[in-house]
Amino acid sequence: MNRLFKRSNYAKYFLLDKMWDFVLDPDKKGIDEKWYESFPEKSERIPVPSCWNMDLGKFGYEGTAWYRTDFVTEEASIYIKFEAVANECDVYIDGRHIGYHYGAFVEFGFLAENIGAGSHELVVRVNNDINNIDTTPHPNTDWYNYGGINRSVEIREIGDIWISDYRIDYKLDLEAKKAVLDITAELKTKNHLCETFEIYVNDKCVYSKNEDTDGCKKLYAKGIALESIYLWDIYEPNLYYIRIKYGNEDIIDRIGFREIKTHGKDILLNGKKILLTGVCRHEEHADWGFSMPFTLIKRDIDIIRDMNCNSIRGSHYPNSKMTLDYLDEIGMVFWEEVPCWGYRKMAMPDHNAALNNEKFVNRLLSMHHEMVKRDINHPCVILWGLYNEIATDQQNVYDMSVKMIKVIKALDTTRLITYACNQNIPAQPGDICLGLVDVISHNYYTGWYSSSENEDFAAFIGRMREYADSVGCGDKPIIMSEFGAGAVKGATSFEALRWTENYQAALIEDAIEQYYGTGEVSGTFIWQFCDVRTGKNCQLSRPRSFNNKGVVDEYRRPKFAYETVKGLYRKYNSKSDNKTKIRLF
Ligand code: ADA
Repeated sequence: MNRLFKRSNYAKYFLLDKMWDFVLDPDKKGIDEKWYESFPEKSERIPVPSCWNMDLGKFGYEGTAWYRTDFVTEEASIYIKFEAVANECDVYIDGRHIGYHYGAFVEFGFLAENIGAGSHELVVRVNNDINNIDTTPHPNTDWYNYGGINRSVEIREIGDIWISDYRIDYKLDLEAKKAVLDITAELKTKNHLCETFEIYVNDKCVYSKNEDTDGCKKLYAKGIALESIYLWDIYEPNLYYIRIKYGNEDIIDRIGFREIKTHGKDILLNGKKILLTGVCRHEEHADWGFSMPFTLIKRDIDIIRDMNCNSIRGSHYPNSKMTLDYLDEIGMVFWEEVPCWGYRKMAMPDHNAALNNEKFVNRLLSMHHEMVKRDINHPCVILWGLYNEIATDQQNVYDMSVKMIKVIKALDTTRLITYACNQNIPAQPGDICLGLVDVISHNYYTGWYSSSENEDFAAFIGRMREYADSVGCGDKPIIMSEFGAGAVKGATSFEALRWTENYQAALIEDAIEQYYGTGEVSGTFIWQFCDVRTGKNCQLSRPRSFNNKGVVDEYRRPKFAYETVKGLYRKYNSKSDNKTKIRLF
């Protein structure tokens, strides 16, 4: 997997990022014709990773496509990992089906045992059809439904010993700057072995014990006390490398010691109140779709940091692992969510067809599981987001939320849980799910979708508080998780006209000043960082077929709002003076 640090001293990994054979299958005959056994001769070549829509001539294609490549392994067994495939896929090695996966933005993998050393053929059927019943996203979603193997593919060769899974937990004593580590490793070995199980923290061995294994075994290294630790926070993002070793197998991961919790209406990072000065960011680019290379990801984040943000909402799906690694390194916090968007009457008249569908709900639950499992060790992640703007006034959504929270808490109880609501409180019936989560987050578009004379941002916070109080949630922090206005880059005017850069900048300024002016909000996430391509069904209401609410456009050219936000967030982000400034040379 692509990370920003070395993941092992011994393990043999290689990426399959290269040109693959590729063929579209608009009639869906590949399975019947067994293309996984004999791939069509008339194929093209396409880079992996990439979104096929970015390959000239395939922009609007939605449906099935097949990919083929080969690889050589020295070991008889391998673990193949896909960092993201949109939206579902079947994987075949040498004609044998080895797994199926649904969900576009999370990683998944399959163990292929005893395939033998040597050369192998890998075929992947990918499909990105969307419907109103059991897929997510659905056809009315406000982002483009790119298809393809859009993040890296990796092969891990499995030798005599394999650490197939692991878990790192810690208990923190903030005052004393002490931590106690608990580590679990799951081993698979070919033979009976007796080797040393060791844990290293930044290259220093902190635990060592001989352990017998025979086949599968869980090993535990509990109660490892660490003194005088340096905390991770937005000012000093101190990171620790944890190396888990058994015999000649090891895994390296990286953590940061920090505590995130709420206290009444505040969010506390390491015991201190933090205001989240943020933007919502789609990990998307007009020329790359969802397959953004790290150079561009880093540039996005640097631009966001230059705007005096200390946080990003990863709207509306898990981002690349490298994004999170970079946020860990520079000390920015992250809200991560799954792509469950707009299942409510306004965006989708038949939203209950999905919400009442068990297959759909189970898909979401697996996405939550996969997201938390993948990212549990990133200190930057402070909030898990359940979904965005769905019918949180309904009992079926309440029941689904309870299940989602159960899945998250089974893996992680150390982070805060929220969701982006838009029940236009105090509309009746109001939101019935607020009591389930730690932080109340609301999207609010007054001044854009409603009359421009109605920019009552501060009044809205008052109404929110009142409503929250009335449902027993008055002591929870409030985040404004979306607000903003569309501006077509280059459109300017002396008048306050919609779609101009001036209008957007003025609205954002008014909103931020009013929100923080109430002293009641714990954070603001502007909608949005950059303009993004919208979905096919939303294009009529979105000039250029883009959601134009970015403070930079789709090529990251700043609009007026960029400087406005930079100035405002300088006031509200306590870290802004510490950060690296963009310099003029
Ligand atoms: C919603 C949604 C965003 C975007 C926004 C808008 O709040 O969460 O994805 O569609 O509206 O621009 O209207």
